[in-house]
Amino acid sequence: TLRCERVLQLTLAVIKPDAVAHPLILETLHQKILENNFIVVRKKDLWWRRKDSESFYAEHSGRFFYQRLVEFMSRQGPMIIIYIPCLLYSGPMRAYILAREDAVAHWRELMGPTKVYRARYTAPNSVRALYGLTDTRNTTHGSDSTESAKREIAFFFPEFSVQQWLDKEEQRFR
Ligand code: RTP
Ligand code: MG
Repeated sequence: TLRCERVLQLTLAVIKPDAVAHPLILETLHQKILENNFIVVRKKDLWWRRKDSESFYAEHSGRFFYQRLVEFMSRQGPMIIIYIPCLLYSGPMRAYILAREDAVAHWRELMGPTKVYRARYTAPNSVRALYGLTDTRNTTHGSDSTESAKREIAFFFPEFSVQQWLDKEEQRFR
């Protein structure tokens, strides 16, 4: 392990279409990121095509919620025709590369449990408890380990090198 990894860790955080569609919630989540001492390393707004969505959630293919999850996270046709978020419950999302000490665990703690009803009972102040609509439209995604963070960061930000970033941080500790 690099020394800086004990101090700084990277994670991928995604604000899902349900939260992006509500400007106040989007702004609140952005503020929450800053208030919780995350460094915003990269930030990007994007809208997946179906194939991106299918490939990102490949590990869940075959599960009962897979189709609706894939559809929720992507658009099916030309943007101009399909931009009717209130009918399709889909739309653009926002991805962040976040850094801080223990970033993966901290972001997941901020999000709360995947299932919104569970979040409301067990973590009432978490993002999903406060703003989640359903188990699919649950406001946010976060990497679940440093390995998935690396993979997911490469998926969203192919031009970004995690290793290079960590190496550069490492220089500062020398
Ligand atoms: P995430 O990947 O979004 O951080 O959530 P997670 O690790 O807590 O949950 P995971 O089990 O990996 O599920 C991935 C995403 O699938 C959607 N889902 N929908 N019953 C449902 O409709 C259902 N169950 C899971 C969620 O949006 C979850 O984020
Ligand atoms: Mg997951």
